[in-house]
Amino acid sequence: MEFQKTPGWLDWYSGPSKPKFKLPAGAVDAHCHVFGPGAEFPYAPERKYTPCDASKQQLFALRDHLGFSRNIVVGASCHGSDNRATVDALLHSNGKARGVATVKRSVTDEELQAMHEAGVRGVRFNFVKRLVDFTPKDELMEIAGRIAKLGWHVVIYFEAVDLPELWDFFTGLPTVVVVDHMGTPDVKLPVEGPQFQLFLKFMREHSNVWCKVTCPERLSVTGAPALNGEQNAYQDVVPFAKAIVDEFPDRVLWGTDWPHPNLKKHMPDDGLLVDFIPHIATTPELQKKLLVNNPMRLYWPEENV
Ligand code: 0GY
Repeated sequence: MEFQKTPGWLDWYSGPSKPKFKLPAGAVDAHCHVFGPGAEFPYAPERKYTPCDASKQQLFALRDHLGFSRNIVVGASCHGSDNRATVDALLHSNGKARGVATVKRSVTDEELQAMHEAGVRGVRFNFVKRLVDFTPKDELMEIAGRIAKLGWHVVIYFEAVDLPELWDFFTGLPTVVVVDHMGTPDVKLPVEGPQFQLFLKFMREHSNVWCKVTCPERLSVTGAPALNGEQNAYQDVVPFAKAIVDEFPDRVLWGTDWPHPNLKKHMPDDGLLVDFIPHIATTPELQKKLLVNNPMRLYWPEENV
């Protein structure tokens, strides 16, 4: 099937620089996607955007170029609840990738078990209205109860303004809960302000909540290296991400978000994104937790890293 990508959508950056920051041995890119290719794994009819293809081979080449050892492949909304592209990437990764799926209530226990064997370890509940249609909370809670039995976790993606309304649902989830992109703070607001403080309270009061300190390129208003000089890259995001890493060093994850869906103004150089890491995790100890120990504990617990 032929797919035309959504107008205005930037292609992923095909010549990323080599990072200056040397990742610790065994580092995990804990948030990335594969898109299609559409001819092999068609995009879902209910999708809100059509991406450009981004294959498993291209993802694995980026992993090696940047110096990561493993990937966590998160099923993206353009594939709906069809997890074939994600599972195919896991099965062809030589054990170097695990994943997060999107499922509906109608998923069978056999399908969940097959995904588990392929390396899926979580489901994602997406509340971002521009990306997905509404799913009733009772359906999501039922799914959470079922996947909890497999030892999986729930990844939540939401807009910061919606946290108050979603709070009771989130805090009722029976699993580890991993928040995408720091709960998408408005970085024009102060770190000390009520929006971000509510997010910190959410993490403080619930020890099962983890956070991906990801997507400076999505959250930044001051901008990217090319606009702003590398030293200042995404500088407005630093205080938010650093506050989370400093306070919750054992519950943070980092990922590239390659191939960066839905970016229309700026497409990051993934090498420079890696160079952002030491600004938010400022010691070798914090970097090792963020990039190795935490993702390994969540996704490969049997390896006892
Ligand atoms: C991300 C962010 C986005 C998209 C998706 O599933 C998705 O389509 O996650 C976004 O547009 O903010 O995590 O890749």
